[in-house]
Amino acid sequence: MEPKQDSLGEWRRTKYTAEVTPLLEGETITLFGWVAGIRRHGGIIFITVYDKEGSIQLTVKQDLAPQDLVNALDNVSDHSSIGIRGIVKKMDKAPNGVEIQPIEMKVLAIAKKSPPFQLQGTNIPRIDKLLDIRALALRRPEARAIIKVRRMTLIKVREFFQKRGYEEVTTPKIIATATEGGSALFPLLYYDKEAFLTQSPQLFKEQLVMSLEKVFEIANAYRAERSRTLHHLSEFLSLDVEEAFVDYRDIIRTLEDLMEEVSSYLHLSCGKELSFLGIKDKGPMPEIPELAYNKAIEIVQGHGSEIEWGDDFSSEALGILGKEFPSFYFITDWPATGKPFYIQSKGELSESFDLMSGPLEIASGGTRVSSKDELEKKLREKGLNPNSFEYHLKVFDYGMPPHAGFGLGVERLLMILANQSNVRAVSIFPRDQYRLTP
Ligand code: AMO
Repeated sequence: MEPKQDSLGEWRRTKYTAEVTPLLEGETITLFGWVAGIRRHGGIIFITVYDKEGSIQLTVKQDLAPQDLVNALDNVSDHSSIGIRGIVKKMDKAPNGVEIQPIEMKVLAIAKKSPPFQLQGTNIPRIDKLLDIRALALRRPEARAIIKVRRMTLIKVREFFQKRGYEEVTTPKIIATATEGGSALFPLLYYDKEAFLTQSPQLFKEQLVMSLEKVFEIANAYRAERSRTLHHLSEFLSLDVEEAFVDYRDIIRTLEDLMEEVSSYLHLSCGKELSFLGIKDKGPMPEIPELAYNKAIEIVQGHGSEIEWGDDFSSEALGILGKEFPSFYFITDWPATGKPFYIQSKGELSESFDLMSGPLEIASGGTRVSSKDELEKKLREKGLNPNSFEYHLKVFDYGMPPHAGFGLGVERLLMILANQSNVRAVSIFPRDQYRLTP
Protein backbone atom coordinates (compact mmCIF):
# COMPACT_ATOMS: atom_id res chain seq x y z
CA MET A 1 0.00 0.00 0.00
CA GLU A 2 1.24 3.49 -0.83
CA PRO A 3 1.97 5.70 2.19
CA LYS A 4 -0.67 8.36 2.76
CA GLN A 5 0.07 11.75 1.23
CA ASP A 6 -1.28 15.01 2.59
CA SER A 7 -3.10 17.81 0.82
CA LEU A 8 -1.92 21.39 0.85
CA GLY A 9 -5.08 22.58 2.65
CA GLU A 10 -4.68 26.00 4.26
CA TRP A 11 -0.89 25.84 4.56
CA ARG A 12 1.01 28.60 2.78
CA ARG A 13 4.74 29.36 2.76
CA THR A 14 5.92 32.11 5.10
CA LYS A 15 9.65 31.89 4.29
CA TYR A 16 12.01 30.50 1.66
CA THR A 17 14.91 28.55 3.15
CA ALA A 18 17.34 31.33 2.20
CA GLU A 19 15.30 33.87 4.18
CA VAL A 20 15.70 32.00 7.46
CA THR A 21 18.42 33.69 9.51
CA PRO A 22 19.38 33.54 13.21
CA LEU A 23 17.46 36.83 13.61
CA LEU A 24 14.22 34.81 13.34
CA GLU A 25 15.13 32.80 16.49
CA GLY A 26 11.99 31.50 18.18
CA GLU A 27 9.59 32.28 15.29
CA THR A 28 7.27 29.64 13.89
CA ILE A 29 7.54 29.48 10.10
CA THR A 30 6.14 27.41 7.24
CA LEU A 31 8.53 26.10 4.57
CA PHE A 32 7.90 24.04 1.45
CA GLY A 33 10.42 22.18 -0.62
CA TRP A 34 12.03 18.82 -1.33
CA VAL A 35 14.04 16.48 0.86
CA ALA A 36 17.74 16.42 -0.04
CA GLY A 37 18.63 13.77 2.52
CA ILE A 38 17.71 12.24 5.88
CA ARG A 39 20.39 11.17 8.39
CA ARG A 40 19.81 9.53 11.73
CA HIS A 41 22.34 10.05 14.48
CA GLY A 42 21.67 8.86 18.03
CA GLY A 43 18.15 9.97 18.84
CA ILE A 44 18.21 12.79 16.31
CA ILE A 45 17.01 12.86 12.71
CA PHE A 46 18.63 15.49 10.47
CA ILE A 47 16.71 16.39 7.33
CA THR A 48 17.98 18.73 4.67
CA VAL A 49 15.20 20.48 2.77
CA TYR A 50 15.77 22.54 -0.40
CA ASP A 51 13.58 24.97 -2.28
CA LYS A 52 14.23 27.24 -5.26
CA GLU A 53 16.32 29.62 -3.15
CA GLY A 54 18.57 27.28 -1.17
CA SER A 55 18.44 24.67 1.59
CA ILE A 56 18.12 24.35 5.36
CA GLN A 57 18.56 21.73 8.05
CA LEU A 58 15.63 20.40 10.10
CA THR A 59 16.42 18.66 13.38
CA VAL A 60 13.92 16.19 14.83
CA LYS A 61 14.58 14.95 18.37
CA GLN A 62 12.87 11.58 18.33
CA ASP A 63 11.75 11.61 21.95
CA LEU A 64 10.49 15.23 21.95
CA ALA A 65 8.96 15.59 18.45
CA PRO A 66 5.34 14.61 17.68
CA GLN A 67 5.26 10.83 17.16
CA ASP A 68 3.20 10.97 13.93
CA LEU A 69 5.87 13.24 12.42
CA VAL A 70 8.66 10.84 13.40
CA ASN A 71 6.68 7.90 11.97
CA ALA A 72 5.85 9.73 8.75
CA LEU A 73 9.57 10.32 8.12
CA ASP A 74 10.06 6.56 7.72
CA ASN A 75 8.26 6.75 4.37
CA VAL A 76 9.83 9.94 3.03
CA SER A 77 12.32 9.25 0.26
CA ASP A 78 14.89 11.78 -0.96
CA HIS A 79 13.42 14.45 -3.28
CA SER A 80 9.88 13.97 -1.92
CA SER A 81 7.95 17.19 -1.65
CA ILE A 82 7.06 18.25 1.89
CA GLY A 83 5.76 21.16 3.94
CA ILE A 84 7.15 21.93 7.38
CA ARG A 85 5.92 24.06 10.23
CA GLY A 86 8.67 24.58 12.74
CA ILE A 87 10.51 26.85 15.13
CA VAL A 88 13.68 28.67 14.11
CA LYS A 89 16.68 27.90 16.34
CA LYS A 90 20.12 29.49 16.20
CA MET A 91 22.68 26.73 15.78
CA ASP A 92 26.29 27.64 15.08
CA LYS A 93 27.11 24.16 13.81
CA ALA A 94 24.25 24.10 11.25
CA PRO A 95 25.09 25.13 7.64
CA ASN A 96 23.47 28.61 7.77
CA GLY A 97 23.95 29.11 11.51
CA VAL A 98 20.31 28.21 11.91
CA GLU A 99 18.05 25.15 11.94
CA ILE A 100 14.36 24.36 12.20
CA GLN A 101 12.74 22.20 14.84
CA PRO A 102 9.65 20.86 13.08
CA ILE A 103 6.33 20.69 14.91
CA GLU A 104 4.18 19.57 11.97
CA MET A 105 4.91 18.07 8.57
CA LYS A 106 2.86 17.50 5.43
CA VAL A 107 4.11 14.87 3.00
CA LEU A 108 2.78 16.29 -0.26
CA ALA A 109 4.31 13.94 -2.84
CA ILE A 110 6.59 11.00 -2.19
CA ALA A 111 9.34 10.67 -4.81
CA LYS A 112 8.93 7.20 -6.30
CA LYS A 113 12.19 7.15 -8.24
CA SER A 114 15.74 8.30 -7.63
CA PRO A 115 16.82 10.97 -10.10
CA PRO A 116 18.97 9.62 -12.96
CA PHE A 117 21.65 12.21 -12.08
CA GLN A 118 22.88 13.88 -8.91
CA LEU A 119 20.77 16.86 -7.91
CA GLN A 120 23.31 18.15 -5.43
CA GLY A 121 27.06 17.89 -5.79
CA THR A 122 29.39 19.49 -8.24
CA ASN A 123 29.94 16.89 -10.96
CA ILE A 124 27.93 17.89 -14.03
CA PRO A 125 26.15 15.06 -15.84
CA ARG A 126 25.94 14.91 -19.65
CA ILE A 127 23.70 17.69 -20.90
CA ASP A 128 21.37 15.37 -22.82
CA LYS A 129 20.70 13.40 -19.66
CA LEU A 130 19.78 16.63 -17.89
CA LEU A 131 17.60 17.84 -20.75
CA ASP A 132 15.63 14.59 -20.89
CA ILE A 133 14.12 15.45 -17.49
CA ARG A 134 14.58 19.18 -17.61
CA ALA A 135 11.96 19.86 -14.89
CA LEU A 136 14.08 17.92 -12.44
CA ALA A 137 17.46 19.10 -13.72
CA LEU A 138 16.41 22.70 -13.09
CA ARG A 139 16.51 21.89 -9.36
CA ARG A 140 20.31 21.56 -9.61
CA PRO A 141 22.18 24.47 -8.01
CA GLU A 142 24.00 25.58 -11.18
CA ALA A 143 20.75 25.52 -13.14
CA ARG A 144 19.13 27.64 -10.44
CA ALA A 145 22.06 30.06 -10.58
CA ILE A 146 21.72 30.32 -14.38
CA ILE A 147 17.98 30.90 -14.11
CA LYS A 148 18.58 33.73 -11.65
CA VAL A 149 21.18 35.33 -13.95
CA ARG A 150 18.61 35.02 -16.76
CA ARG A 151 15.89 36.65 -14.65
CA MET A 152 18.08 39.56 -13.56
CA THR A 153 19.36 40.07 -17.12
CA LEU A 154 15.82 40.30 -18.50
CA ILE A 155 14.73 42.62 -15.68
CA LYS A 156 17.64 44.96 -16.43
CA VAL A 157 17.18 44.85 -20.20
CA ARG A 158 13.50 45.81 -19.85
CA GLU A 159 14.28 48.55 -17.36
CA PHE A 160 17.09 49.91 -19.56
CA PHE A 161 14.84 50.36 -22.59
CA GLN A 162 11.76 51.48 -20.70
CA LYS A 163 13.73 54.20 -18.92
CA ARG A 164 15.06 55.44 -22.27
CA GLY A 165 11.56 55.74 -23.70
CA TYR A 166 11.41 52.63 -25.91
CA GLU A 167 8.01 50.99 -26.36
CA GLU A 168 7.90 47.27 -25.60
CA VAL A 169 6.13 45.56 -28.49
CA THR A 170 5.13 42.07 -29.57
CA THR A 171 4.99 41.19 -33.25
CA PRO A 172 3.56 38.19 -35.14
CA LYS A 173 5.46 34.93 -34.99
CA ILE A 174 3.55 33.50 -37.96
CA ILE A 175 4.77 35.32 -41.03
CA ALA A 176 4.52 35.37 -44.81
CA THR A 177 8.09 36.11 -45.97
CA ALA A 178 11.68 35.42 -44.95
CA THR A 179 14.05 38.17 -43.87
CA GLU A 180 17.22 36.31 -42.94
CA GLY A 181 17.57 33.91 -45.89
CA GLY A 182 15.03 31.31 -46.91
CA SER A 183 16.84 28.08 -46.08
CA ALA A 184 16.46 28.36 -42.33
CA LEU A 185 12.67 28.80 -42.28
CA PHE A 186 10.17 26.49 -40.62
CA PRO A 187 7.17 26.26 -42.97
CA LEU A 188 3.67 25.67 -41.70
CA LEU A 189 0.16 25.55 -43.03
CA TYR A 190 -1.79 28.70 -42.13
CA TYR A 191 -5.36 27.68 -43.00
CA ASP A 192 -4.90 27.02 -46.72
CA LYS A 193 -1.80 29.18 -47.24
CA GLU A 194 1.89 28.53 -46.76
CA ALA A 195 3.33 30.51 -43.86
CA PHE A 196 6.49 30.37 -41.73
CA LEU A 197 7.63 30.76 -38.15
CA THR A 198 9.42 34.07 -37.79
CA GLN A 199 13.23 34.14 -38.00
CA SER A 200 13.38 37.72 -36.75
CA PRO A 201 10.86 40.54 -36.19
CA GLN A 202 12.99 42.63 -38.57
CA LEU A 203 10.33 44.04 -40.88
CA PHE A 204 7.77 44.62 -38.11
CA LYS A 205 10.18 46.49 -35.87
CA GLU A 206 11.18 48.67 -38.83
CA GLN A 207 7.54 49.43 -39.61
CA LEU A 208 6.89 50.36 -35.98
CA VAL A 209 9.48 53.16 -35.93
CA MET A 210 7.13 55.05 -38.29
CA SER A 211 4.84 55.69 -35.33
CA LEU A 212 6.41 54.53 -32.06
CA GLU A 213 9.94 55.71 -33.02
CA LYS A 214 11.79 53.56 -30.44
CA VAL A 215 10.77 49.95 -29.89
CA PHE A 216 12.09 46.78 -28.33
CA GLU A 217 10.83 43.22 -28.24
CA ILE A 218 11.89 40.14 -26.30
CA ALA A 219 10.37 37.11 -28.00
CA ASN A 220 11.18 33.76 -29.54
CA ALA A 221 12.52 33.48 -33.07
CA TYR A 222 12.85 30.28 -35.07
CA ARG A 223 15.56 29.00 -37.35
CA ALA A 224 15.78 25.57 -38.95
CA GLU A 225 19.47 25.21 -38.15
CA ARG A 226 20.82 22.00 -39.61
CA SER A 227 24.17 22.14 -37.88
CA ARG A 228 24.46 20.86 -34.33
CA THR A 229 26.72 23.38 -32.63
CA LEU A 230 27.14 24.58 -29.07
CA HIS A 231 25.57 27.94 -29.92
CA HIS A 232 22.63 27.30 -32.25
CA LEU A 233 19.05 26.65 -31.15
CA SER A 234 16.03 26.12 -33.39
CA GLU A 235 14.02 28.39 -31.09
CA PHE A 236 15.89 31.23 -29.43
CA LEU A 237 14.96 34.29 -27.43
CA SER A 238 15.69 37.39 -29.44
CA LEU A 239 16.06 40.91 -28.07
CA ASP A 240 15.21 43.22 -30.92
CA VAL A 241 15.64 46.97 -30.89
CA GLU A 242 14.80 49.55 -33.54
CA GLU A 243 14.99 53.32 -33.43
CA ALA A 244 14.10 56.20 -35.74
CA PHE A 245 16.35 59.21 -36.50
CA VAL A 246 19.63 57.46 -35.59
CA ASP A 247 22.27 55.42 -37.41
CA TYR A 248 24.35 52.38 -36.55
CA ARG A 249 26.92 54.45 -34.63
CA ASP A 250 24.22 55.52 -32.14
CA ILE A 251 22.99 51.94 -31.85
CA ILE A 252 26.52 50.67 -31.12
CA ARG A 253 26.70 53.13 -28.23
CA THR A 254 23.27 52.06 -26.93
CA LEU A 255 24.27 48.42 -27.05
CA GLU A 256 27.52 49.20 -25.29
CA ASP A 257 25.64 51.04 -22.51
CA LEU A 258 23.26 48.08 -22.23
CA MET A 259 26.11 45.59 -21.80
CA GLU A 260 27.73 47.81 -19.19
CA GLU A 261 24.50 48.23 -17.19
CA VAL A 262 23.55 44.55 -17.38
CA SER A 263 26.99 43.48 -16.26
CA SER A 264 27.13 45.79 -13.24
CA TYR A 265 23.53 44.97 -12.26
CA LEU A 266 24.32 41.25 -12.28
CA HIS A 267 27.28 41.75 -9.96
CA LEU A 268 24.98 43.66 -7.60
CA SER A 269 21.94 41.39 -7.78
CA CYS A 270 23.45 37.92 -8.13
CA GLY A 271 27.05 38.08 -6.98
CA LYS A 272 26.67 34.79 -5.12
CA GLU A 273 25.35 32.99 -8.20
CA LEU A 274 28.05 34.48 -10.46
CA SER A 275 30.82 33.36 -8.17
CA PHE A 276 29.20 29.89 -7.98
CA LEU A 277 29.30 29.85 -11.81
CA GLY A 278 32.99 30.79 -11.74
CA ILE A 279 32.68 34.46 -12.69
CA LYS A 280 34.80 37.04 -10.90
CA ASP A 281 33.75 40.65 -10.37
CA LYS A 282 36.39 42.59 -12.31
CA GLY A 283 34.83 45.98 -11.49
CA PRO A 284 33.34 48.37 -14.08
CA MET A 285 33.30 46.97 -17.61
CA PRO A 286 35.96 48.57 -19.87
CA GLU A 287 34.90 50.32 -23.09
CA ILE A 288 34.03 47.77 -25.78
CA PRO A 289 36.67 47.97 -28.56
CA GLU A 290 35.68 48.30 -32.21
CA LEU A 291 37.35 46.43 -35.00
CA ALA A 292 36.54 47.33 -38.61
CA TYR A 293 35.92 44.29 -40.83
CA ASN A 294 38.89 45.29 -43.03
CA LYS A 295 41.20 45.22 -40.02
CA ALA A 296 39.72 41.93 -38.77
CA ILE A 297 40.45 40.32 -42.15
CA GLU A 298 44.07 41.52 -41.93
CA ILE A 299 44.44 39.99 -38.47
CA VAL A 300 43.05 36.66 -39.62
CA GLN A 301 45.15 36.65 -42.81
CA GLY A 302 48.18 37.54 -40.67
CA HIS A 303 47.70 34.19 -38.95
CA GLY A 304 48.02 32.38 -42.28
CA SER A 305 44.30 31.83 -42.84
CA GLU A 306 43.06 31.45 -46.46
CA ILE A 307 40.23 33.94 -45.92
CA GLU A 308 39.53 36.54 -48.64
CA TRP A 309 38.04 39.99 -48.41
CA GLY A 310 34.24 39.67 -48.53
CA ASP A 311 34.12 36.25 -46.85
CA ASP A 312 32.25 35.71 -43.63
CA PHE A 313 34.48 34.55 -40.76
CA SER A 314 34.75 30.78 -40.48
CA SER A 315 34.89 29.20 -37.04
CA GLU A 316 38.67 28.95 -37.48
CA ALA A 317 38.84 32.69 -38.25
CA LEU A 318 36.59 33.49 -35.29
CA GLY A 319 38.89 31.42 -33.11
CA ILE A 320 41.81 33.64 -34.16
CA LEU A 321 39.85 36.84 -33.49
CA GLY A 322 38.57 35.42 -30.21
CA LYS A 323 42.14 34.90 -28.99
CA GLU A 324 42.97 38.56 -29.69
CA PHE A 325 39.67 39.80 -28.25
CA PRO A 326 38.60 37.41 -25.50
CA SER A 327 35.84 39.71 -24.14
CA PHE A 328 33.23 41.86 -25.86
CA TYR A 329 34.19 43.69 -29.10
CA PHE A 330 32.37 45.01 -32.15
CA ILE A 331 33.19 44.05 -35.74
CA THR A 332 31.94 47.00 -37.81
CA ASP A 333 31.53 48.05 -41.45
CA TRP A 334 31.05 44.65 -43.06
CA PRO A 335 31.15 44.20 -46.84
CA ALA A 336 27.73 45.05 -48.26
CA THR A 337 27.53 41.82 -50.29
CA GLY A 338 27.13 39.49 -47.31
CA LYS A 339 24.52 41.60 -45.51
CA PRO A 340 20.71 41.23 -45.70
CA PHE A 341 18.68 43.44 -48.08
CA TYR A 342 17.56 45.84 -45.34
CA ILE A 343 21.09 46.96 -44.33
CA GLN A 344 22.33 50.34 -45.66
CA SER A 345 25.39 50.18 -47.91
CA LYS A 346 28.18 52.74 -48.12
CA GLY A 347 30.17 51.95 -51.23
CA GLU A 348 31.28 48.35 -51.04
CA LEU A 349 30.89 48.35 -47.25
CA SER A 350 27.77 48.61 -45.12
CA GLU A 351 26.69 50.49 -42.01
CA SER A 352 26.61 47.35 -39.92
CA PHE A 353 28.11 45.69 -36.87
CA ASP A 354 28.22 42.49 -34.87
CA LEU A 355 28.73 42.39 -31.13
CA MET A 356 31.12 39.55 -30.37
CA SER A 357 32.49 37.91 -27.27
CA GLY A 358 35.64 36.00 -28.17
CA PRO A 359 34.61 33.74 -31.07
CA LEU A 360 30.86 34.02 -30.34
CA GLU A 361 28.48 36.37 -32.14
CA ILE A 362 26.03 37.86 -29.65
CA ALA A 363 24.19 40.49 -31.70
CA SER A 364 24.10 42.07 -35.11
CA GLY A 365 22.62 45.29 -36.39
CA GLY A 366 23.01 48.31 -38.57
CA THR A 367 21.53 51.32 -40.28
CA ARG A 368 18.53 50.29 -42.38
CA VAL A 369 17.63 51.18 -45.91
CA SER A 370 14.89 53.79 -45.54
CA SER A 371 14.30 54.58 -49.22
CA LYS A 372 11.68 52.42 -50.93
CA ASP A 373 13.46 52.47 -54.32
CA GLU A 374 16.71 51.43 -52.74
CA LEU A 375 15.02 48.61 -50.80
CA GLU A 376 13.34 47.31 -53.97
CA LYS A 377 16.69 47.34 -55.75
CA LYS A 378 18.35 45.44 -52.90
CA LEU A 379 15.58 42.84 -52.81
CA ARG A 380 16.13 42.18 -56.51
CA GLU A 381 19.90 41.99 -56.05
CA LYS A 382 19.34 39.28 -53.43
CA GLY A 383 17.14 37.33 -55.86
CA LEU A 384 13.97 38.16 -53.88
CA ASN A 385 10.72 39.26 -55.48
CA PRO A 386 9.65 42.78 -54.34
CA ASN A 387 6.00 41.80 -54.98
CA SER A 388 6.20 39.36 -52.07
CA PHE A 389 7.22 42.29 -49.85
CA GLU A 390 4.50 44.64 -51.10
CA TYR A 391 2.89 44.74 -47.62
CA HIS A 392 6.20 46.05 -46.27
CA LEU A 393 7.31 48.30 -49.11
CA LYS A 394 4.03 50.22 -49.20
CA VAL A 395 4.55 51.76 -45.75
CA PHE A 396 7.72 53.42 -47.04
CA ASP A 397 5.46 55.80 -49.05
CA TYR A 398 4.37 57.54 -45.86
CA GLY A 399 7.60 59.10 -44.62
CA MET A 400 9.83 56.26 -43.39
CA PRO A 401 12.44 57.99 -41.20
CA PRO A 402 16.13 57.03 -41.20
CA HIS A 403 16.44 54.26 -38.62
CA ALA A 404 18.76 51.63 -37.19
CA GLY A 405 18.66 48.75 -34.74
CA PHE A 406 19.98 45.39 -33.66
CA GLY A 407 18.97 41.84 -32.80
CA LEU A 408 20.63 40.04 -29.90
CA GLY A 409 20.48 36.34 -29.06
CA VAL A 410 19.54 36.29 -25.38
CA GLU A 411 20.79 32.74 -24.83
CA ARG A 412 24.10 33.63 -26.52
CA LEU A 413 24.48 36.55 -24.14
CA LEU A 414 23.58 34.32 -21.20
CA MET A 415 26.28 31.84 -22.24
CA ILE A 416 28.78 34.63 -21.62
CA LEU A 417 27.12 36.09 -18.52
CA ALA A 418 26.68 32.68 -16.86
CA ASN A 419 29.95 31.17 -18.12
CA GLN A 420 28.39 28.29 -20.08
CA SER A 421 29.89 26.62 -23.13
CA ASN A 422 26.62 25.03 -24.35
CA VAL A 423 23.68 27.26 -25.29
CA ARG A 424 21.31 24.48 -24.20
CA ALA A 425 22.33 24.99 -20.57
CA VAL A 426 20.89 28.52 -20.53
CA SER A 427 17.66 27.74 -22.38
CA ILE A 428 14.80 26.51 -20.20
CA PHE A 429 13.46 23.96 -22.70
CA PRO A 430 15.95 24.02 -25.60
CA ARG A 431 14.95 23.02 -29.11
CA ASP A 432 17.46 21.79 -31.66
CA GLN A 433 17.38 19.56 -34.71
CA TYR A 434 17.34 16.47 -32.53
CA ARG A 435 15.22 17.66 -29.61
CA LEU A 436 11.49 18.33 -29.74
CA THR A 437 10.66 17.10 -26.22
CA PRO A 438 10.24 17.83 -23.36
P1 AMO B 1 21.07 37.67 -37.02
O1 AMO B 1 20.58 36.67 -38.00
O2 AMO B 1 22.54 37.94 -36.97
O3 AMO B 1 20.39 39.09 -37.28
O4 AMO B 1 20.56 37.26 -35.57
C1 AMO B 1 20.73 38.13 -34.48
C2 AMO B 1 21.31 37.37 -33.29
O5 AMO B 1 20.45 36.30 -32.94
C3 AMO B 1 21.21 35.24 -32.41
N1 AMO B 1 20.91 34.00 -33.15
C4 AMO B 1 20.80 32.79 -32.58
N2 AMO B 1 20.92 32.38 -31.31
C5 AMO B 1 20.75 31.06 -31.05
N3 AMO B 1 20.45 30.14 -32.00
C6 AMO B 1 20.33 30.52 -33.29
N4 AMO B 1 20.02 29.60 -34.20
C7 AMO B 1 20.50 31.89 -33.64
N5 AMO B 1 20.45 32.60 -34.78
C8 AMO B 1 20.70 33.88 -34.46
C9 AMO B 1 22.67 35.61 -32.54
C10 AMO B 1 22.63 36.70 -33.57
O6 AMO B 1 23.70 37.62 -33.41
N6 AMO B 1 17.37 40.87 -38.12
C11 AMO B 1 18.76 40.76 -37.73
C12 AMO B 1 19.09 41.63 -36.54
C13 AMO B 1 19.05 43.12 -36.81
O7 AMO B 1 19.73 43.57 -37.76
O8 AMO B 1 18.33 43.82 -36.08
C14 AMO B 1 19.07 39.30 -37.44
O9 AMO B 1 18.20 38.48 -37.22
O10 AMO B 1 23.09 36.10 -31.28
